[in-house]
Amino acid sequence: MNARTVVQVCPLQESLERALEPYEPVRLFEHPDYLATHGDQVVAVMTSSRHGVTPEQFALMPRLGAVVHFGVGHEAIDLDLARSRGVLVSNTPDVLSDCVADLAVGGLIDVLRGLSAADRLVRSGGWTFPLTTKVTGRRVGILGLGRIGRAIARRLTGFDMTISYHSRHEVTGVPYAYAPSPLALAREVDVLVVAAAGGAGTRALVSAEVLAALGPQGYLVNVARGSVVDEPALVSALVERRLAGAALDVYADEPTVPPELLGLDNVVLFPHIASGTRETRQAMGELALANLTRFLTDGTLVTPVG
Ligand code: 8YV
Repeated sequence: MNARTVVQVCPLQESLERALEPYEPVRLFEHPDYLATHGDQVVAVMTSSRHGVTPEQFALMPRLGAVVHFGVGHEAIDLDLARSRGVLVSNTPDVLSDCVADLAVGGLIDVLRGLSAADRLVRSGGWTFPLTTKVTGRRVGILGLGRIGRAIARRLTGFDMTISYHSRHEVTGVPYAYAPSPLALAREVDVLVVAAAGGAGTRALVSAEVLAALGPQGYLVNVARGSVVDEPALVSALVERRLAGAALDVYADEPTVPPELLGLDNVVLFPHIASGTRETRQAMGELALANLTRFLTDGTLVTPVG
């Protein structure tokens, strides 16, 4: 252990773990008492997905300068608390937008055309499949027109879809109509695609009312965070067919998937794999490493948050 210690709160992908070896990171998940005894030596923390830094951990690391997060969604880290302690935070934006957008489009086509259900039918010896819903030309609403939302919109334009969106702020210079609220957006589309950041500001933005506005012919695609959707309301809308279908990559309490969804053929379920390609995960690892290296070299970050 050196006097400029890097700690790692959770296991990271193998290539990143290998690249981190020269820094001899302390693996907090294997040494849970480390911060209580040596927290004053820690200058940087590596985090990922829902494994962030708790207020108690912040308090045990008075010299902490940076939280380097593997992933774009950083709701596991309290940015206000980090800022108040002078701690910089980085994430891995851009490099995963294409893959997340690809998966959103894949999920959308899957749930409208019943691809996964058709595959299950053929494997079980069946052949006759019910008619499904046309994809081309649908009206799609994107909730959260950030980098990922825009990548999704660009792809859907190729399917002659009418794209509208809702974001915290109207985005200038995009050819998509702005809806003033999630409810207004849901009222005017066939498919609602959730691409908003997670965290307190977006909790249950897709409420029971929004789902009702989407209606029995409407579909939901979520590649953002489970917390953005009122999950119990979504489950009952799907079970009672008050919503036509959903494609979900994220859930409120991962890895728990609401058991009611498992038997529904109008629901496509993925295990949070939107960024999970070799190319993207490699790029995310390289960007996380670049942030750590830059911080340890000159105290700045390549892709700071905020
Ligand atoms: C995960 C993601 O981080 O980037 C995000 O916000 O949700 C994903 O890319 C990834 O699965 C790493 O755990």
